[in-house]
Amino acid sequence: MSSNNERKEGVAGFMQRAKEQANRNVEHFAEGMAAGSMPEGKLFDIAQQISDKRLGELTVDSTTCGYCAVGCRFDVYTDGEEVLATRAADPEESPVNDISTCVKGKFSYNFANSDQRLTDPLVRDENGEWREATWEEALSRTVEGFRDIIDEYGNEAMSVIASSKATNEENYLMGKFARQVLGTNTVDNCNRLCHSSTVAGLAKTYGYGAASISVKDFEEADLIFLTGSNTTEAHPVLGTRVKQHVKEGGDLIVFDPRETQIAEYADQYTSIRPGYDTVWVNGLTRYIIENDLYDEEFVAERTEGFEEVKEAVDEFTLDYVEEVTGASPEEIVSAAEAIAEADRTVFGWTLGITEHSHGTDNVASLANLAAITGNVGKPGTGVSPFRGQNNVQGGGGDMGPLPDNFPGYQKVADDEIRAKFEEAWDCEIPAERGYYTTEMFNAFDDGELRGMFCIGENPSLSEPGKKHADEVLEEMEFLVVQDLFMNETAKYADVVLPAVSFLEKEGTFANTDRRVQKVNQVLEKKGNAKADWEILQELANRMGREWDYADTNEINEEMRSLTPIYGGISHERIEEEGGIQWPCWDEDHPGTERLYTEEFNTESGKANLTPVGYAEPMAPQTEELPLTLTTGRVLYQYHTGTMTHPEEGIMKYNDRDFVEINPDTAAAYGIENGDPVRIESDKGEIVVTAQVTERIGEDTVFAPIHFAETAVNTLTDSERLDPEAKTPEFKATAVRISPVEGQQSTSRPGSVEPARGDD
Ligand SMILES: Nc1nc2c(c(=O)[nH]1)N[C@H]1C(S)=C(S)[C@@H](COP(=O)(O)OP(=O)(O)OC[C@H]3O[C@@H](n4cnc5c(=O)[nH]c(N)nc54)[C@H](O)[C@@H]3O)O[C@H]1N2
Ligand SMILES: Nc1nc2c(c(=O)[nH]1)N[C@H]1C(S)=C(S)[C@@H](COP(=O)(O)OP(=O)(O)OC[C@H]3O[C@@H](n4cnc5c(=O)[nH]c(N)nc54)[C@H](O)[C@@H]3O)O[C@H]1N2
Ligand code: SF4
Ligand SMILES: [Mo]
Repeated sequence: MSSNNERKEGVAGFMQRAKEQANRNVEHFAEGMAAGSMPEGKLFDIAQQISDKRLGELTVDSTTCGYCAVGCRFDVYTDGEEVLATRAADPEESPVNDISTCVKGKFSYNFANSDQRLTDPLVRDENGEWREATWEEALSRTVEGFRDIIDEYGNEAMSVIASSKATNEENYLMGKFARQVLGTNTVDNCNRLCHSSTVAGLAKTYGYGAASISVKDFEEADLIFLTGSNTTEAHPVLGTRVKQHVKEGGDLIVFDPRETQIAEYADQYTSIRPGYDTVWVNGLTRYIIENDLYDEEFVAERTEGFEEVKEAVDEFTLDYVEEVTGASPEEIVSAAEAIAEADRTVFGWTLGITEHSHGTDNVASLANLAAITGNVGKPGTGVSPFRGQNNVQGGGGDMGPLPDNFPGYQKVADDEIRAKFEEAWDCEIPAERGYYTTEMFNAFDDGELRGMFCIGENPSLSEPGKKHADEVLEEMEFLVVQDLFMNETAKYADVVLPAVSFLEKEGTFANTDRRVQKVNQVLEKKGNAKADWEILQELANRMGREWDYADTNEINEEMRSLTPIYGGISHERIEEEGGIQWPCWDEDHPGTERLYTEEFNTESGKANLTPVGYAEPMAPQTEELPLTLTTGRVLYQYHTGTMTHPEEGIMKYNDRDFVEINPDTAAAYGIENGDPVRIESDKGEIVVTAQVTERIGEDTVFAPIHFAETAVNTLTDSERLDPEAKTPEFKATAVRISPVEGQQSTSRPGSVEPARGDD
């Protein structure tokens, strides 16, 4: 934390902090960078660049990473104009990452100064072509467009996508803007595409839709049980923690359709078919109950619904599990016995569990397993869905830019709660929830929605069913995009408003273990771009409201006065004490490292064990489409690429999407490593480069999501959604593959080997 508690915002604050550099020890910086990051020879030649600078020219300040939700903190070294690199400096200030950061957090900052950055607002001229505009014109056009939609079709024809890249304070305002200024509950964010099934599954079983533990619990666990998480690539620094646990003698079990790098460290890796997770999880639970390996005392005292679960899992015999999922009886038995023998198990999962048409059931089945084995509420035990975007926990959830929740998961449907917000925000709020993001895209088809304000998200590439998403964006009557870049979605907009990145603003992010940490401005704002909160304030005022926030601290003060779980989390306290984990009810409350130590957050205080049955993908394999495609990430790239494609060093290692194919499957189709391969689903086709690897099972293929030219969501479907959480089925689509005749083979597949997160 900075020693300076009275942080100024804007240029004054930036200059003030620049002066603090003298207190920092930068002497061994360049050497440290080289030693800490070069051994694999995979990274760029930045150390030299830094050592060429006179150290006196460097400015340093601490902030929180803006890529993933691990929430690493580090010092940022700048020369006033660009970020040269970052370095985790003081473990006390970086409780999550200690001294580690991954390649993105360390080096991926060219985006901030990329010449592709939006520096001025854009509007369309009379021919529909883009031209730069003043803020005055762009904001007026925006307000006019929103008003036209509302006047013609009513408030509920508007929709807002909020940004989990932005700060808590900004997301609080995005929710407030939707309800108070536009008059609609239709506001949602990327959590819908990601962990909303975790939130739904955990909310109904345990009470809070969040991780129950802290990163510290990984150290205290005897066994870490991971499924559906490519930890070293998607949450690299957590991956390092898991590897450390193994090095210190801890056990690790991994269930995944791909033998990810973390699986190489596991005592047991079990390969499963994608899309049938309730089957093997119920199989484990059944074996544990049948053989009296569960925690009878915990079940009796702290849970309800055990008998119903016992009955529901009865059909999931070892043979049945093997037939459906490919996991052998020996593997289920050994995993069940390992969980039973360990005193303390942490269950970790990510999108391999959630992004299914039955993601909520998958999560509930894991919550049942953890509770039945007594692995909740004690040190070294609990559930940890590693969250995705840097601030999806805080901005995407806690701050309530959600169709059914206000900040702090207070329900829109609750009359008393709604009255509280109606009074605080001086507006009327509909009692009925709005549309979830995935529903929004379908509601435009029916004319229920007409306009959209899309902040810091790129649905043209990230929504399921690209063709459908593009048609909806194209036909929308009015679309405003607020982003750092002219992303694929912005191309359909009427007005584009230039925002600044986390490097150029102040506020807070909440990480995957509910830890609210400070984000500090380390660069001047690019061109005439503004922070999201500043833009929202100007729009609200033009639409007749009187917002008067001088800085993000004032927004935070208003937010926490309305949000009990954030009650005691002030900027001042975070500056002094470091990150604070919610619930934190008041200024004297220390925050909560571990949930459910005494009781669950349910009406009875007990865990609601929830019976879950058989589930399969909505698009299971057929004779014509005999393989299952699962999609995801690689270490070097971030989502739709706006922040990582400007990085030459990264593009050297990964410049295209690819498809992982098992060698036997590849041979059967006459495909060799590096060949162009056509993947077809019932929705469309793409051509990507083959990466032939033992890492993946014979009837599964995997493709990443990072390049527009080969957009993998061309193959997915906007209608295949989880019935409760409405999360898309990104992780299991029936496809066929074929070699592409007449196209030259490329010698280098997109990513040659599994990347090591802590390189
Ligand atoms: N480098 C990088 N890091 C990121 C991101 C990024 O874009 N790039 N994005 C961030 C975001 S927003 C998120 S949400 C996280 C996502 O983090 P992850 O969920 O770890 O990332 P994915 O690559 O989607 O990996 C999903 C894992 O699930 C497995 N899987 C696939 N299908 C199934 C199935 O049916 N069952 C099971 N049990 N497993 C399955 C895959 O093999 C893979 O190991 O990453 C965050 N971190
Ligand atoms: N097939 C398939 N599809 C998927 C997934 C998958 O696994 N498979 N994963 C899904 C998941 S988990 C997620 S989270 C989504 C991610 O999908 P998106 O959120 O759409 O992807 P990003 O590329 O992260 O887009 C974020 C945008 O915010 C902008 N931005 C960054 N910082 C700021 C800021 O401070 N303010 C503003 N206004 N803009 C900013 C960036 O330039 C970028 O355009 O993709 C989903 N889609
Ligand atoms: S692990 Fe996540 S939070 Fe940490 S440096 Fe890497 S991208 Fe940033
Ligand atoms: Mo995500």
